Amino acid sequence: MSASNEEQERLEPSVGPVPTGDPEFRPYHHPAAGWGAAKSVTQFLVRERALVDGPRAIKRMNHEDGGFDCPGCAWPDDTKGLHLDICENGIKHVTWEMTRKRVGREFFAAHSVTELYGWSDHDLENQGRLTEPMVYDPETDHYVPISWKDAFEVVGRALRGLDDPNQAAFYTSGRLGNEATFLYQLMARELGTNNLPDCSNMCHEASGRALTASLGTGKGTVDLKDWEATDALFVLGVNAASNAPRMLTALAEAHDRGARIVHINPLVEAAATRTIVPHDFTDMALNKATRTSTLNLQPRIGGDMALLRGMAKAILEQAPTDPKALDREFIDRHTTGFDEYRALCEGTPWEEIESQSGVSRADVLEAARVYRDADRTIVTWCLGITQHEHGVDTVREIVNLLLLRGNLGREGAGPSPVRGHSNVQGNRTCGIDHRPTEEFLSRLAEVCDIAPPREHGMDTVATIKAMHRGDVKVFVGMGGNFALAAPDTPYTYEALRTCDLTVQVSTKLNRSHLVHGRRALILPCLGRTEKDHQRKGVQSTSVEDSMSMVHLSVGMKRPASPHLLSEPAIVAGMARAALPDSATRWEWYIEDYDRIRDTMAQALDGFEDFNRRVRLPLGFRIKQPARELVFRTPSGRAEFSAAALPDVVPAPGTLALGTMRSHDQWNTTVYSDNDRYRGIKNLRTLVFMNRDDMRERGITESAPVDITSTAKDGSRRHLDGFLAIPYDIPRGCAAGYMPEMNVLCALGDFSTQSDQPIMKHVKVTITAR
Ligand SMILES: Nc1nc2c(c(=O)[nH]1)N[C@H]1C(S)=C(S)[C@@H](COP(=O)(O)OP(=O)(O)OC[C@H]3O[C@@H](n4cnc5c(=O)[nH]c(N)nc54)[C@H](O)[C@@H]3O)O[C@H]1N2
Ligand SMILES: Nc1nc2c(c(=O)[nH]1)N[C@H]1C(S)=C(S)[C@@H](COP(=O)(O)OP(=O)(O)OC[C@H]3O[C@@H](n4cnc5c(=O)[nH]c(N)nc54)[C@H](O)[C@@H]3O)O[C@H]1N2
Ligand SMILES: [Mo]
Repeated sequence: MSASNEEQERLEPSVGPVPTGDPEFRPYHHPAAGWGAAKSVTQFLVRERALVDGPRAIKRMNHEDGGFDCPGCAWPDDTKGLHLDICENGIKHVTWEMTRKRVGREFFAAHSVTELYGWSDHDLENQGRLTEPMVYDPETDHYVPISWKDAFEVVGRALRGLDDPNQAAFYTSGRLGNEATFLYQLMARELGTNNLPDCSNMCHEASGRALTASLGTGKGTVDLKDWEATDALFVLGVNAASNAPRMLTALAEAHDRGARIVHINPLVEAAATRTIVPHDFTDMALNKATRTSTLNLQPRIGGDMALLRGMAKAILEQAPTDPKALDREFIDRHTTGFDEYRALCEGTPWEEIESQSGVSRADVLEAARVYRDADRTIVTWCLGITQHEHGVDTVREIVNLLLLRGNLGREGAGPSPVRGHSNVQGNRTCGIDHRPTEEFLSRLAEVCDIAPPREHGMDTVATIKAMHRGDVKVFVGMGGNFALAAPDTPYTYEALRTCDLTVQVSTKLNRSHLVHGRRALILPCLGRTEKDHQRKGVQSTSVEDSMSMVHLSVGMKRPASPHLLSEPAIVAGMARAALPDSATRWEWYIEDYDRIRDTMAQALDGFEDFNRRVRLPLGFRIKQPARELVFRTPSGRAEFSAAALPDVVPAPGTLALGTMRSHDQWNTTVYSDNDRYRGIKNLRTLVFMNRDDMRERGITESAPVDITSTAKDGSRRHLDGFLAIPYDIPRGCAAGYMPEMNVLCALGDFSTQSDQPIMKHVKVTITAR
C-alpha cells in the first residue's frame, strides 16, 4: 500500500500482523465452525502460550453460576444453561485478554511515542496487558508512570478548568459493565453534559431509532426461546459465522427442526451454508454438517429495503385471494398507518423493486412465499442493514413486514437485531445516551439528587467535529479504540490531537494511546476475566445481551498487575477529582457494587429488585413492552412507516463499497491476516469485486488497484495498492476490511436518519494501477 497524500503518509503502519507468507485466495468449501475452528483455536492458544489457562478460563465462561460473561459478542447464553456454548472467536477474545505478556514502565521507557506510532496495530496490542497508569511527557515523547491519585487529579483539574462542561466528551465502548456504565453517565451528567458518544453510534443507532419509532422500544422483542420456536428466520446483513458464531448453533437447530432460513446478504457468508456445531461432539467426531440455509438471496449493497418492500407487496397482492396472507385482526387492533403503507407498496412498480434490490421478482416472490407459509417469523439483522444512509427506514421496513402478519408479541416471532459488543445494549439501558429522554433524566435527578442537563449531547460524529473545531477539549475513552474505529482516520487523528487532554481507559496498548491530546493518560483497568477485589470482597458486574437478558459476570483470574483498578473504581476516581463537592458517595459505591445496583434499581426502568434478580441462575429479562403489545409510541400502537425507496444504484463507473470485519479480528484488534471462511490468507489490504466489474476495468485477479471514494460534499479520499480479489458479490458492489478502509469514510457522510457514519455504502471508483 502506498499513501497518496501527506496525511496518509502518517497512516502507513499496518493494522494486522506481518504476514507469514504470500497472500492466498482459495474459495472455502467446508462447513462453518467444526474442525477448522477447533484447529484455529488450538493454533491461537499455542501462539499466545495459553494452553493451560485458556481451556480453564473457557470452562468458566458463560457459566450460569459464577462464571464471567464472554467479553466477545452480545449473543445470549443458551436458555437451557448449556455451559459449553462457546465459539472460536470468543475463545480467541478471552485468550487475547488473558495473555501473559505485559506492557510495563520499562516498555514505555524503551520506546518513544513517535517510535510506537510506526508499529502495526497488531504489534501494539500484542505487547500484552497494560500494568500501571501512564502519563505522556511531551519533553521526552515518552509515556512515564504516574500514581493513580495524580492521574485522577490531572483529569479532575482539566474537567474543573473547562468554561463549559460541554467541552468534555465521554466515549464508551460496548464492553463496559452496567455498574461502571451507570456511574460513568452519572459523572458526566453531574458535571453537566450529555456528551456521551459511544460505539453504538457507529453500530445499531439506526435499529434503536427505528424500533423506537415503530414499536416504542429501542430493542428487539424476541429471546432465544423464540428462536427455538420460530418457523422462519430471515437473516439480513450479518456475518454470523465470524461475528456472532453462537448463532450458528441456533441456525443449525432451527434447520434440523424444519424451520426455513433465508439469508439476505450480498455475500454468501459461511453461516449461509452448513455448519458443524462446535459443542456437539458427535457431530464433530463424525464431521457431520448441518445445513443452515433454505434460501440465499444476494441483493446489491443497500438493496434490502427494496427487497423487503417487494416481499410486502407480494403478500399484499396475495391477500384478496388468500385470507391468511395478512393478519387483519392484528393490523386493526394493534397498528396504525396500514392503508398508507399498502398504497405505497401497491404504487411501487416491480421494475423498481428489482432494479433497486438487485434481486429478481421471482426470487423476491420465493422469499415472500417462505414468509407467507410460516406461522411464526423472526427477522434478524446487523450492520449490513444499519450502516447505511437509510438504515432507519430499512429497519422500519423490517417491522412493517412483520406487522403485516402479526409477527409480534407472540412466541417465535418478532424483530431480533444482533448487537455487537457484549454489553453495548446494557450501556444504552444504563444511561449512555446523548439524547436521553426527559423521563430518564427526571428520575435520575430525583434518585441521585443531581441536576442533569436537559440539552442533548454529542454523538461520535459530532464529538469528532467538535474536537476538530477545538470545542471539545477533554476526551475520555472508556475502552475501545476511538482513533481507529471512527471514520475518516486522518480527520479523527487531527481531532484527537487538538484536545487538551485525552484519557484512555484500556486493557491493551492501541492506536488511541499514540494519537493523543496535548496531555494524555493511559489508565489500565481490570479485564472481565479478572477478580475484582474491593473493600467488601470480590465484586461482580452485570451485562445485558442482545435479547435483553441481564446476568452477572464474575472474574476468576488474578489481575494482570496489582496496580490495575476496576472500571467502576476508575470512574469514581475521576468523578471525585472532577467534582470535589459532589454529594454522590463515589468511594462508598466502589466498596460494594450491590450499592450501585440498589441505586440503579431505583433509577432505571426494569431494574426493580436488581440485586436479587440478577443473582437468579440465568439472571433476568428486562421487560419489553412491545413484546406484550404495549406500544410506547405517540399513537399507542405499532406504527407502519411509509418511506420512499432510496436510490441505491451506483452511478455508472462507481461502486458501492461495504467495509466489514474479517474472521480473525475483533473490530480494531486484528489477530491474523487470514479470513478463513472467505478463503483469504495473509492479506488484509484487499478489495472483493465482481469478476465482470474487474474485467470491465481491466483488473486481473490479485492485481493492485487504487480506490477513491467521493463524499457527499465532493471531497475525495484514497487507498492505493490494494489487491482486487474476484468474489461472488453482485455487480456494482465491492467490499473490504475495516479499519484499514476507514480512511475512505468521510466524516461528513453520516446518515441523516441515525447520524451513523455510512460504512456500508461508500461511493468509490476502483482503477487498475
Ligand atoms: N469475531 C468478532 N465478532 C464480532 C465483532 C468482531 O469484530 N469480531 N464485532 C462485534 C460488533 S461491535 C458488531 S457491531 C458485530 C458486527 O457484525 P456484522 O454485522 O456481521 O459485521 P460486518 O463484518 O461489518 O459484516 C457485515 C455483514 O453485512 C453484509 N452486508 C454489507 N452490506 C450489506 C447490505 O447492504 N445488505 C445486507 N443484507 N448485507 C450487507 C456483509 O456482507 C457482511 O456479511 O459483530 C460483533 N461480533
Ligand atoms: N469502517 C468501519 N468502521 C467501523 C465499523 C465498520 O463496520 N466499518 N464498525 C463500527 C462498530 S460496529 C463499532 S462497535 C466500533 C468499535 O469501536 P471500539 O469499541 O471503540 O473498538 P474496539 O476495537 O472494539 O476496541 C478495542 C480496544 O478495547 C480495549 N479493551 C478491551 N477490553 C477492554 C476492557 O475490558 N475494558 C476496557 N476499558 N478496555 C478494553 C483494548 O485496549 C482494545 O485495544 O467500530 C466502528 N467502526
Ligand atoms: Mo458494533
